[in-house]
Amino acid sequence: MLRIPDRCRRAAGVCLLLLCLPASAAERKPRHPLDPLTKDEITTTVRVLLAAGRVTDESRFPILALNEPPKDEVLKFKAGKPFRREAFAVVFERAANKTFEAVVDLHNKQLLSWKYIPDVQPPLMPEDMQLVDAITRADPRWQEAMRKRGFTDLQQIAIDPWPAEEPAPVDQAGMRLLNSVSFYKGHAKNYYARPIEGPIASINLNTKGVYKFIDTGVVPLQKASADLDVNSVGKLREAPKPLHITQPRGIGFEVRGQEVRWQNWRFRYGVHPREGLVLYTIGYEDQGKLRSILYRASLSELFVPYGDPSVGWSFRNVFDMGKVGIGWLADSLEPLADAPENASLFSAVYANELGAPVEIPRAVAIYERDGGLLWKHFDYTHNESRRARQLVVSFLVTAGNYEYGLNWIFHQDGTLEAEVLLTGIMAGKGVAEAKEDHDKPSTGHLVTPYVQAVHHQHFFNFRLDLDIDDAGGNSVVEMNAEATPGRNELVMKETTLPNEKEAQRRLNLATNRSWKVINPCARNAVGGPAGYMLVPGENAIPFVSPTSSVGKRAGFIQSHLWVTPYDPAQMNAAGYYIVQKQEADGLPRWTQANRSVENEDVVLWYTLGVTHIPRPEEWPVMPVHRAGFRLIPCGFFSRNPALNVPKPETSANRARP
Ligand SMILES: [Cu+2]
Repeated sequence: MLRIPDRCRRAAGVCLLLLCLPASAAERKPRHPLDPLTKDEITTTVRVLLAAGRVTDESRFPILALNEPPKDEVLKFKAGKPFRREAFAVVFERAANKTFEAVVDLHNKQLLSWKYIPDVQPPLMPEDMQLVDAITRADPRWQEAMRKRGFTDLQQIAIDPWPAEEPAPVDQAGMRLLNSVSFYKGHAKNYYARPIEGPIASINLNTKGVYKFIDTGVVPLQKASADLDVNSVGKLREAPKPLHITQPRGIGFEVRGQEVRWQNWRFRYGVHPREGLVLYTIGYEDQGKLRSILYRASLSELFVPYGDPSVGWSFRNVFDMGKVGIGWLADSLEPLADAPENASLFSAVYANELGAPVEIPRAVAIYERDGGLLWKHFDYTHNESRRARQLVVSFLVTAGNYEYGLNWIFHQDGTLEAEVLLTGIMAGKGVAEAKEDHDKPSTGHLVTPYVQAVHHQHFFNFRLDLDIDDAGGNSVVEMNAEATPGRNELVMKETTLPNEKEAQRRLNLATNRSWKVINPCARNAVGGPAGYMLVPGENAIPFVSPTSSVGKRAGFIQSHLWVTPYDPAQMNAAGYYIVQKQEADGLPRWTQANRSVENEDVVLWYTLGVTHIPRPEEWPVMPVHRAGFRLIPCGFFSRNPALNVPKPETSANRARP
């Protein structure tokens, strides 16, 4: 499930606690309160903690990131003026099994706070993943399990860490566990194609020993490898003729530090070690005035429950974001493949587990693309139509066998679209069958002889801090369409969601249910409140029982929509600390307070589910599956905001560059 990117191995291998930066790492200073930490700031943070006597060479930094300033400070910030700069670090002392949180003032190089956080385990780190491999290989029970299956050269076996059961059973409280699963690699690259079903070691990462070992029995091994490179997949089809994207007068957007301006949109972006790509202060310039729409938009949790209750699979319920963090798993995007030829590529900086800065080149792509037809009307004598352009901000991560992508797509009509991409290699289970019995209900489907891909769901929770025309005084309205009995009448009913409990909502196709955030004080030309509507796309109802322990722990998946009043401490749908946490946390706990969400600074939490029933066509690598939602203006503008888009340039009217 989780593999260490090479860059992390390199970083961990050569960087001692500090000072592994090449001289060329001198870089620009932050210019805005929300700019991610620079390399210098990461180094300063660790130096301050060392000087304060709080950390040693044995300390680890599962998280080290910008301590985002209070929202009102950010909103009042004027370019060129001084601003607060703080770092937030989670520090882990493995030998003592203790976790601390630190806040460092980067201007004054001072430790502002140091707090012991009892009864938690911080997110897993590359070092944890490496321990799993070494500890499993040294265990005689694992060696015997391999010999029993006829493997003599154990270097041809690959070992992958899989997060342990969540929530942890009571007898595992306080442990830091990862499970290991085995694959036959041989001389192939893609070992995920040949799972060795049966042996699973539970590794206690703090005591560095095998806590439990099971072997559920020998099953046949898929013999064929399934590498993905062009030399391994058989005869290649003829390549399509070249299709070039050229922008002879340059790119159509402007990047100033972390700020992007395109058409009438303005926003900032950053890469957070846990949340990955984050967008900030999204606004739209409307008749000379910059109007706020979203203060912050990010993924807040990603939960993937598998539907196989057998002993070797029942623990596979993964909180990919809270247990591991997706920021440091960012891929370096490959030009022409991961991003089109006209993309601008930007690096991201994060702190590795040793507290040393690491740069991921080409972590974020920003590019314009053709958006199809924008609008059209032909009145039998005269045609008016416009071509749409879109701006895409793109980010991809590799989490072991699976890849996830996130695209934020800005449209000229005021729409902001979120798109998740699912690709990579499905988790395969070794089974005895080479052919499927289609009459028998199953918890997975054969994707190749002796490999079954297990049914599962992916739940992405997005935290959307909408600020429609300023931060205070927004409300959330649910819209349900209804027919009047006995009449062909279609009525839209709007209901303001008053409090947190009544704002826990599920989709309803029968009423075309959607939600909008409005500012009752900002009125459009027809007297309605300015608003933005959340339009769902594909979604799912969870199959995990809400009363099961994991169902309670991942309680956020039970509602598609949650609304809370803004609280900067409430950032992650299942809570901040996930690993081995016993009790439910996050949205289900916070919303017990049942705070008012009417005329407040509201935060929307949208759960997007994908039910994945595997197909042979998704093997040995999945064609990208896309899902998402849109935020569309609903009364925010007084007419079609894309009316003023000029006609496309044709060869007849195109000016010479
Ligand atoms: Cu899937």
